Amino acid sequence: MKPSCDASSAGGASAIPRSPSSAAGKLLLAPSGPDDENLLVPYTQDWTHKWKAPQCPAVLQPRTTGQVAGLLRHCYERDLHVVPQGGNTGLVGGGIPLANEVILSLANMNQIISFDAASGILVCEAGCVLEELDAWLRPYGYIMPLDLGAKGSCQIGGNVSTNAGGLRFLRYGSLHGSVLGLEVVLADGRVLDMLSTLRKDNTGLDLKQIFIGAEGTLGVITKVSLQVPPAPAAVQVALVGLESFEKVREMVMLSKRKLGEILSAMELVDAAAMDVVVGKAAWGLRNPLAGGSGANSPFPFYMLLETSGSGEAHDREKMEELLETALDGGVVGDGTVAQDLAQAQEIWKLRELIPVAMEEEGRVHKFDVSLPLSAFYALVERTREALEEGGVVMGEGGGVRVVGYGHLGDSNLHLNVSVPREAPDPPEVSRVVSRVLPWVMEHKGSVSAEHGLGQLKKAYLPQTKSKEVVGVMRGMKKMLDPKGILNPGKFFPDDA
Ligand code: FAD
Ligand code: 2HG
Ligand code: ZN
Repeated sequence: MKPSCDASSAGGASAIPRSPSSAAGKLLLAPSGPDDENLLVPYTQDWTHKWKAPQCPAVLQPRTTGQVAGLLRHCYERDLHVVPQGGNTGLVGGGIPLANEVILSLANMNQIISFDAASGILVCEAGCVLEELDAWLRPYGYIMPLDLGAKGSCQIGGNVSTNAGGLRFLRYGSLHGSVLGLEVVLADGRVLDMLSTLRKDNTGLDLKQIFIGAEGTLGVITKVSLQVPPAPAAVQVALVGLESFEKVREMVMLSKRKLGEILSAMELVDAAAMDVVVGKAAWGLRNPLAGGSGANSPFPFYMLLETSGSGEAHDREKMEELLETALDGGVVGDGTVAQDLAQAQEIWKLRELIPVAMEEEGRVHKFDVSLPLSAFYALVERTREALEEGGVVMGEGGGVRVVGYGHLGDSNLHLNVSVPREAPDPPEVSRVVSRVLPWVMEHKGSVSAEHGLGQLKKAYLPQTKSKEVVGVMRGMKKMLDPKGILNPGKFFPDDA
């Protein structure tokens, strides 16, 4: 059974990375002449063009677990290094080779194995694309428990390997909870069958958990068993404008209190981020709180609120009551509730397309951090001020742009700093961006809330975890992959 795909979703802009499909179906991709030169490009460099394999002899595209096991055994015996790859949408360079590793793509392992419509338990191969799984489940009255802007390309195996968070983490929680079982092939080709379909199973260690978020360093995930939630019967989406971050914090508390268990997303978009998205004239997006058209944002902050519940009238009433209370109490300056699906999707696009819009602005320094709400937006303000004080040219038209947005309900901020693509960073920009993560650590945040460590942040592992903890992690790597053939040079710092 192959999942059928009806990929019409909020994030459907063509600029969002899509799976490389032209070469799908072949077991081995290896350039054999000048005509094949571009064959490997969708695999050897990432969507942001930040990570590029200096060399890659081949992309392996197995169709079965047996083939994955055979390929890994072969590589293990010959000390060949391997990079597992899903949809290649990762943002920390985890899926791109560093030297001459071969890529092991899961793209051809995209079959649904079973689905129990009574319990909502789905078992599928690791290469299933997230959006296709979601579309496949909807006729049965279920959805995937995670959603992210890269859904049209990222694969469930990649999602599990990065422990992806996304837009509805607030409601459905971490993959550490939704994943019931995994099938994993170890570096030497041994297959670990941990593909449980049970919600409760306290027999022995819950070994699958160590592969969730291991970024392809401990084994290759070939199958996934998941508890998926019922599709909500009623979804409400609202956008509110706020005058200060203090008001944003008040609105977080009010929304939680008023919406309770039906709250399913609470996202932040600052004015600079709103302007970048609305400023992409070709996309035809409009800030519904801006009155007329144009790129100027009347509020410094916006919050997207979503409820997912079972009673349309009841949920709508709750959302409208929240907005009324927030407006009357001066917490929000303005607000709108989407009247239909099309309007809801338009509001979601304003949020989901921010990374895509920023990519068009230039080369982007991305920071994906967790911070207590008390320090949350101070990081963006501080970054902007430091750049301005350093005399850096800011704003549209070739300047440096600083935007803040993210999963407010999970205290997960995305700070993006775009610089003109053609030139190297001015020294002042380098200085300011190098201070961001140390500041996050000083404020007891996490330097990687949801994107992982990959190449980009591996140096931070010993700075954020104790020597003993990193030692145990290294010990696990050594035990499962003694020759270090899986995803070398990622996740673990070179010198620890
Ligand atoms: P890849 O990029 O191919 O690989 C990621 C890592 O997992 C690599 O280390 C790779 O080696 C490993 N890996 C992949 N598949 C396997 C496997 N089967 N077995 C073992 N290891 C494997 N992330 C979020 O958390 N939240 C978001 O909201 C979010 N939004 C995004 C929006 C956009 C526009 C983009 C471009 C990215 C976004 N991301 C987000 C980041 C990215 O989409 C996620 O990290 C995603 O889970 C990666 O899945 P993938 O299949 O593309 O994996
Ligand atoms: C999102 O939430 C993603 O949109 C991407 O995690 C964030 O590009 C980024 O910085
Ligand atoms: Zn995110």
